[in-house]
Amino acid sequence: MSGGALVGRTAVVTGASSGIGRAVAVALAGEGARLVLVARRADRLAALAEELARGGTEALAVPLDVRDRAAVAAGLSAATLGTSADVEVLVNAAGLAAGRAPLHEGDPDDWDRMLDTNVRGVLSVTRTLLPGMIARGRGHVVNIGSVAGHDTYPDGAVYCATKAALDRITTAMRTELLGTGVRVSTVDPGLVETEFSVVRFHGDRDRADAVYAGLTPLSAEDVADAVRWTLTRPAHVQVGTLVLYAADQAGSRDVHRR
Ligand code: NDP
Ligand code: 8X3
Repeated sequence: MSGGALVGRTAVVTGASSGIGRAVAVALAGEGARLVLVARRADRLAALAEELARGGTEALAVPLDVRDRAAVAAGLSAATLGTSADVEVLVNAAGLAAGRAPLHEGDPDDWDRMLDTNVRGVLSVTRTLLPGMIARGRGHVVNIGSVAGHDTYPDGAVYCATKAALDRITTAMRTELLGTGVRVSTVDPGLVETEFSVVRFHGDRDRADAVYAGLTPLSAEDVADAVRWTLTRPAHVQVGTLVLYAADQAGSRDVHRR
């Protein structure tokens, strides 16, 4: 890899086994970054690391569950990361929705998965990597939020709450990190066709496909391009919240279907 705005910078991308996280990893490799790939599915991470290596990118696969605090601390420790320990970029893309139901019919196990992954997982990963960025005086954390964090919809209370929590965490971090050289941004997409809805509906592909029927959703690559742009602004520029809609969407509940 010879050119690009992130040459020689180490970027940790969580959720790199699928969808937005995977596309972000590929986009940042295109900018010359050295990648650390995080998710649970080790086979997918290994395949992506090999693909990136063939293109000249140094990539380390670190399979772990972001809900497991000890696994996060060990997997992202300087000892494990070795030559990639000087992490300058963190993209928190690991996340999910589980189920879609009114609160009074919701499954508490689904709630736990969302809260533990989308909120506690982001906290653990960020807590592990941020002190190094502060000590080195440079870094950039990009959280993948959602329009669901700005705008609620029925049957999505807990998912919306996790993304609203992430928004508050992002905003508070920005104030805490003033003057440290570490920037914090959130990229908040609307409907993106990935494995997101298949996961949400516990493998029911017909129900998942119906989410995107009759409209042109965003692709994972559209979101990755916004993340790449966010990360490649000059050092004095800090993107706050970047909300990205498909042209067929104007809010969580405002969608145009043909
Ligand atoms: P995908 O299901 O395609 O990808 C989700 C990623 O998160 C996978 O790589 C998955 O890897 C990883 N992940 C989930 N749980 C864990 C865990 N416990 N530990 C480690 N990794 C985990 O969905 P998207 O790419 O669409 O989702 C990425 C992010 O974007 C999520 O935060 C989602 O909320 C957000 N988002 C998605 C939108 C959409 O419409 N698709 C819109 C707005 C935001 P693995 O299963 O291998 O662990
Ligand atoms: C994912 C978008 O509208 O399905 O964050 O909640 S939505």
